[in-house]
Amino acid sequence: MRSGFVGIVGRPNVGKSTLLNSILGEKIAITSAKPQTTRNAIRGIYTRMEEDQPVCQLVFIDTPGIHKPKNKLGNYMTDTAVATLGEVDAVLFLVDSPWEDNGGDAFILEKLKGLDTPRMLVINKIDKIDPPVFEEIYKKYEETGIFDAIIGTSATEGKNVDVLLDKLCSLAEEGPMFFPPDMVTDHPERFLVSEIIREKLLLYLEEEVPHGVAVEIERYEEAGSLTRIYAAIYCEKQSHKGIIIGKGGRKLKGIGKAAREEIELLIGTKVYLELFVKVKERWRDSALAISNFGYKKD
Ligand SMILES: Nc1nc2c(ncn2[C@@H]2O[C@H](COP(=O)(O)OP(=O)(O)OP(=O)(O)O)[C@@H](O)[C@H]2O)c(=O)[nH]1
Ligand SMILES: [Mg+2]
Repeated sequence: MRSGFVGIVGRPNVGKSTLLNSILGEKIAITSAKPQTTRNAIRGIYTRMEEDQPVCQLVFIDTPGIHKPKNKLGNYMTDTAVATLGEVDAVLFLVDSPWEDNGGDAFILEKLKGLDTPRMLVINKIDKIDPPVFEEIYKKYEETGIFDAIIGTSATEGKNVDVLLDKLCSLAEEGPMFFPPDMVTDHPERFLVSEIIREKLLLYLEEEVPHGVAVEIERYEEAGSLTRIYAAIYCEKQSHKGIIIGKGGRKLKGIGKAAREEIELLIGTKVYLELFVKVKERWRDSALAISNFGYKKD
């Protein structure tokens, strides 16, 4: 039995969370077309079975995109990603575009150079990268000499994800099963629910508004085939509150409906979801507020 922890790192929006979901064949991590979607380290467990025997277990840690932070929440996000590098047995570094000197990738590469764990470069989004561009990315990173393997994937199309898993299982060392074989994540349902709501906020809102929201589950009542969930959406400004609620409450209603449908699939009961919007000015710069919203080491 082989096992190990694998960190997934990279700049925002390169497809880290989409790749995690593709590996698991289930949606654990929220994704969006907007950068800085993931805020915590998200754990997903992949167990390979052969003849009903687990032979390889990889615990993936999807991390927030590494970026230049503009507030304390951003510091927390980037620190979480960088700290993960030192806590895992192997690292997947995801990129989706050519290297830029002095850019975010160069910063991450410097961090990777200091590690002695296996590192793999994953060039994601090959479904939309032209072959010459792929070559350019490949060559540039190959020259660094620090990667044990370089592989192109499409997380949305599931392309080469099996090859990636084969490679990781072959790199993994003998080790114990960390989690039961049928477990895909150890995050509590409540957390996944709050993330689904945040994903819909990212989908329905533009620019700064969704980046300034936090979701807090205030009540979670399971009553047989119905689950009642009351969640507060915190935003940073009164004007943002108006935008989130929308004319006649329409925006919030749409967000609630989309979130409820997905939560029902996740937990397998009917869901009554009540959302309300609160303002907590500049919470992203308050150490206490970000910790209260769960952006802290667990
Ligand atoms: N065409 C294409 N799009 C992809 C692929 N993988 C991810 N995407 C898209 O890229 C966007 C960002 O995906 P995420 O998985 O949220 O990216 P992330 O790296 O987790 O982003 P952060 O959490 O913000 O750091 C989404 O719109 C995805 O659908 C891919 O293989 N091909
Ligand atoms: Mg993400």
